[in-house]
Amino acid sequence: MGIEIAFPGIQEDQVRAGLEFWAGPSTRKFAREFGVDIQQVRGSGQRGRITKEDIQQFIKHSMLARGSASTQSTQGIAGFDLLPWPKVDFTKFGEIERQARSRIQKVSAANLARNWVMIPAVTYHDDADITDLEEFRTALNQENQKDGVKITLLAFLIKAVVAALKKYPTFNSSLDGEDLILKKYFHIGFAVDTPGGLVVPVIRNVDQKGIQEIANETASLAMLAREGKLKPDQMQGASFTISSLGGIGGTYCAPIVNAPEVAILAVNKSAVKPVWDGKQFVPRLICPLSMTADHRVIDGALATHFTAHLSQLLGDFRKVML
Ligand code: CAO
Repeated sequence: MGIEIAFPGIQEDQVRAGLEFWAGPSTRKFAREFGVDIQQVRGSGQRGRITKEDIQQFIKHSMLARGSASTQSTQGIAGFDLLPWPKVDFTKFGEIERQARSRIQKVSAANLARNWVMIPAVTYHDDADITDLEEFRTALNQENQKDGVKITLLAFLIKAVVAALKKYPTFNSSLDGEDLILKKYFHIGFAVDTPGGLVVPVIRNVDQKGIQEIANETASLAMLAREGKLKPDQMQGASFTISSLGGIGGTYCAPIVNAPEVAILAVNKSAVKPVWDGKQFVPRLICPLSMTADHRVIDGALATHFTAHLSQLLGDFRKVML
């Protein structure tokens, strides 16, 4: 197991790069095996000699410091010099119940905390007029009433997002050090709310699939997710994620980017609103869009172009074919 050398949470006075330090060959070997830069370890032996136990302590503290960013331990968040998480005896104030968190909740908490801390993210909002699209979707579902899975807005969103990703490929990328990896595939993750917590199954090669096929796949993946039967590879490889909350409600939100992706789209509940057509107010079905982007990769102007384009595609779905 390799551990990165630049550990967070290492105190300045512990770093002794360039100075003489003492450690026997087996201790050095031990440090090397764990990828520990021995110059960063404080020796507790005679004349500051570094022992195997010092290396073990160093690894332990580094792991704790890293973990604290996600588990809100009392150590404070590594590298940010923040106050430790408040430790409160809640029983002093009233009755409480302690609940164990599910494995999924713990894993997503750790991921979300890392993404929140590491990504300078900005959320952009826009509206899409989906009056015509909703009319089309309703008619389609009426036609297919007997056979076929019901098509929800999600399938159209997924397809429209891929058309927008094609126009703005930066959104279909990942940072790799100083470089940007542009993906030529279009795998879209979509968040599913399950009793065990949030999971994100992935629809692969959306560009090669039709709306009905996407609807069938989202329905079966969502069912597998809720039954806790998704396989790991069904949750891997997404190049962009959609969080569709429209079936629940809400107006807008600010989703957290799902690293190593660079952007995420959240969609809340559509509502009929009065829209000025130049002569009068007309009732239109308006769908709120919220897109969070990693500002290291996507500037505000580009982000606004993307959401505006997506809004146009949803407003006139024929444009998805262009
Ligand atoms: N506006 C208005 N109505 C919408 C809508 C929108 N934007 N999106 C969906 N709806 C409607 C659907 O059309 C459906 O209505 P009808 O039965 O009348 O057609 C109803 O809401 C229920 O939809 P649904 O949520 O069951 O299905 P879906 O395909 O829209 O979404 C899924 C599937 C799996 C994405 C969704 O069930 C889900 O789990 N969403 C939660 C995602 C989540 O938790 N995100 C948070 C992540 S970060 O914390």
